Amino acid sequence: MLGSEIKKLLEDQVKHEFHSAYIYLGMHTYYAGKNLNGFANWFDVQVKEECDHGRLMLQYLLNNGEVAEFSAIDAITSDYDSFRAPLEEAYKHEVLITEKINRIYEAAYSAKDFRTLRFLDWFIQEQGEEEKNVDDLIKRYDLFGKDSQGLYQLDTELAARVYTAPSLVL
Ligand code: OFO
Repeated sequence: MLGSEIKKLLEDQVKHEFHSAYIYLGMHTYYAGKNLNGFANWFDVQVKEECDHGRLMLQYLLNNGEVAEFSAIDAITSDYDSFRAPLEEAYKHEVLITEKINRIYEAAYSAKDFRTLRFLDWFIQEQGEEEKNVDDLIKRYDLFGKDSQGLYQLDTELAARVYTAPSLVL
């Protein structure tokens, strides 16, 4: 059985993960509208991964006898000022999500909820990868994306990103 604080934090995190998916769907749509289909694909893969994260949280709650309540997800945008802007926003967003995961970890640690700590270990590691992936993309955009030929090459490269199911199975 989960403590009420942990349950609430995990429920909130379900919302944050699906909100992340929604944000990335907006970014996917922005790039698709600019015919940058590789960038659009990169964010499409993000959308699928975020849905996985939300579903893993839900399943963990269910596995512990808890049926989550769903709260409203805020509106998002598909309108950005520049090709770089969604990348900056995505990085800031991942840093925020890392803070939220860390907050749940902290609460589970204080409550000596060792089961939840083990569950969250995967997310702690995943957040490291999420931040690095976007940071790498920003660096590559800054190196190669400033002229049309470089942007075309980078877009072609990003078109090759494929979705893989999460390594965590519940
Ligand atoms: Fe779910 O990792 Fe990004 O937000």
